[in-house]
Amino acid sequence: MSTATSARVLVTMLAAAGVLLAGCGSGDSEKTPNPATASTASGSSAPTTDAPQSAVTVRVDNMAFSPSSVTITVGGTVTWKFSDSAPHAVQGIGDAAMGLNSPIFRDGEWSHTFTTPGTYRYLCPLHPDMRGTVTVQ
Ligand SMILES: [Cu+2]
Repeated sequence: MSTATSARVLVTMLAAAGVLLAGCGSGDSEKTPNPATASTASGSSAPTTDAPQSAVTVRVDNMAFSPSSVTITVGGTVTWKFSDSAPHAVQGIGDAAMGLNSPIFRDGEWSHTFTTPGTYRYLCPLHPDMRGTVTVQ
């Protein structure tokens, strides 16, 4: 009769799992009506989160650009704020980013305005592993 007991335990476990799954399922079913309301909500809130900004700040510290990838509007400005124990600079990679060339900073900030759409890659000439990308659209 021990097999019957273990079968009963198994059934109990399955039932418990079923409750858990049902719990998750109800969470999903609550999301289902949301797309309708989310689409109307995104019409007003999306521009602040998804649309590219006209001004973006990139921090230069801890031997890294952060965020390493930013997106701005055409005519937008990126400001790099340098604050690290090591000196850094911003230097464009490739033809598209030729004009991107900052002085070397340990503390300070430097801005560049991007008037042409495109993807601009850059690095720190002192630490070539430090890289970043500016997308202008
Ligand atoms: Cu550097």
